[in-house]
Amino acid sequence: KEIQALKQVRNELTRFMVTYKFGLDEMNTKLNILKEEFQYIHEYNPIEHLKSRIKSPESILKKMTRKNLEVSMDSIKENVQDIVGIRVVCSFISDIYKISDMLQKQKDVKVIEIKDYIANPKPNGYKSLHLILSIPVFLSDREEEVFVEIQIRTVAMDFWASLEHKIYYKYNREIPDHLTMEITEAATVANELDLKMEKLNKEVNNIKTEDGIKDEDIFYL
Ligand code: 0O2
Repeated sequence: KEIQALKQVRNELTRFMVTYKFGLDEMNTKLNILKEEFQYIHEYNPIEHLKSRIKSPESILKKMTRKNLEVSMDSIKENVQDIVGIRVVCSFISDIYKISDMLQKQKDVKVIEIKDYIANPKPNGYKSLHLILSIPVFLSDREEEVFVEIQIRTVAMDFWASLEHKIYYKYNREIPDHLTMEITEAATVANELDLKMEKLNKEVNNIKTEDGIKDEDIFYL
């Protein structure tokens, strides 16, 4: 009887994770379409690269325990909104909002939550635009709504976040004070670089437009 129950949990969990993977595949397709279409029409690519990840069952359980929540499929579904996630890395800050708007406008996409850590960075300097979106997945016998977390950031923000993440885990989440200060300073430098690049990009754009070159002919920096 126990083995039977375990088998049922295993089957349920597998089905559950597979459904999320389908949601991730759908969202990746949406982003790849935007990327290719943009390249085709505007001859520039707002997306530098995309990276997807599926949370491991261990991390899902850790998150549930950390939040003091009962572990059941329904509760996981409701409370862990980042089971699947995609990181979208763009060249310029303005590209981040372009991609975000284009995704939000799609009619099968529901916006669940937006966290704008670019307008309101975290105290350590972390910047990114986080969207929790939900999309329908059509299965053989039913339709399921799946949450997907999208983190959109620039190359500079991504560079900073990946190093900060490494340091955070190296020091087991307790970073010495002097390093914390330096990490926050580095975030300011990364932000200055982003602003400079945005300004340069606009300038180059304007020059080319004044020369009579159509928008479609512009290659971004
Ligand atoms: P991983 O390994 O990247 O998946 P939540 O706990 O998600 O319900 P929270 O904390 O409000 O609530 O979520 P938030 O702020 O939207 O952040 C979730 C994710 O953003 C993290 O996922 C990181 O990927 C990234 N992130 C947030 N803050 C920081 C930061 O200070 N530094 C870095 N490097 N990344 C950050 P996970 O699950 O923590 O990790």
